[in-house]
Amino acid sequence: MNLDSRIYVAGHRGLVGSAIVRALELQGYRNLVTRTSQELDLRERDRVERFFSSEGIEYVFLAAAKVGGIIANRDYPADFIRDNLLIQNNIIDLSYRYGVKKLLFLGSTCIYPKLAPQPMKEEYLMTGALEPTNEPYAVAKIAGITMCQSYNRQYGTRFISAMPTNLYGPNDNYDLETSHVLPALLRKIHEAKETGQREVEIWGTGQPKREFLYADDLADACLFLMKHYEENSIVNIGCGEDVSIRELAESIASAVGYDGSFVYNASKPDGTPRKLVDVSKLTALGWKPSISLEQGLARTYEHYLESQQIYSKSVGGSI
Ligand code: GFB
Repeated sequence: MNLDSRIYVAGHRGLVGSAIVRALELQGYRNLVTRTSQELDLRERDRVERFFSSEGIEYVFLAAAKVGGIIANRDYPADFIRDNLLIQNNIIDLSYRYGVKKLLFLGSTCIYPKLAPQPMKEEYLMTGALEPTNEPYAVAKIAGITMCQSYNRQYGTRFISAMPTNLYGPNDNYDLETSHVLPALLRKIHEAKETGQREVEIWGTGQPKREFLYADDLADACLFLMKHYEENSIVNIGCGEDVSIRELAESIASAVGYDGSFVYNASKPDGTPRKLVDVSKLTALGWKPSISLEQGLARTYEHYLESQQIYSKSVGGSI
């Protein structure tokens, strides 16, 4: 991949896609191709084929997906499996048909068994039952991995697959019903501070543990793998350490400057008790993260405040 390569970032406005665009631009890549979902609905094969037939794409970062937190996955299983299968089937197959040199498919660590030994190694894939709340999404992602591996074997393509851990950072989803835990707690704790609310609700027991990687670290890993990784097997991307949801809430409260207390809503699901990934494969290849959770929370909160100011100016008044 050289600085003039024609690089398509699918999902460029999302948490992951926008970080990949930032990383590519920072490294001097100047021939990027992007389309919003309004400009190009990736679920519609004819429109996606017209796009590939006219754009001469050489490299693809497949960061477009229907994603969401534990409640969104539990309540909209058909949307999650249908949309993700449609998007990835179109992009993977048409990347082959239109001669894309290399594609990076992004899965998720929720593809591993609910009770996999921790930390989870790549070879634990499909060795046990999945977490029920996000099984449709996980099955779609496993299908995408298998499709890339099958195309590589049958057609000689270079379609690699990476499994990022839970991510956070700029341009995340802050809708309280559909988002992941970190942006949800950041918003809830910020609003509690702003309104003088003395308690913040945490879903579940607060005991599950999660690993969090800042989106710009993930993007850096994606560029590293696009340049250096040629194996047909999947590779985990993470920071190698996790925190409980309770500890996360306390870290967010510290970053926000909130001194209230937390109440736990046990009617909400905990989901997988833990999903720490083994990062030794990627570490051995020569990559490691550089942004700690404390640094990442500070940057994310700063970006959140900026986006709130932009929003409040656009609606003309305080919110
Ligand atoms: O981030 P999250 O929604 O998804 O939830 P998963 C992580 C943990 O945080 C769960 C708890 O135990 C939640 O109950 N939690 C506490 C909260 N308060 C909140 C809150 O206000 N909002 C949310 N959303 N959670 C997802 C998968 O699993 O991981 C996706 O469902 C994807 O498919 C993603 O793989 C990376 O980490 O449990």
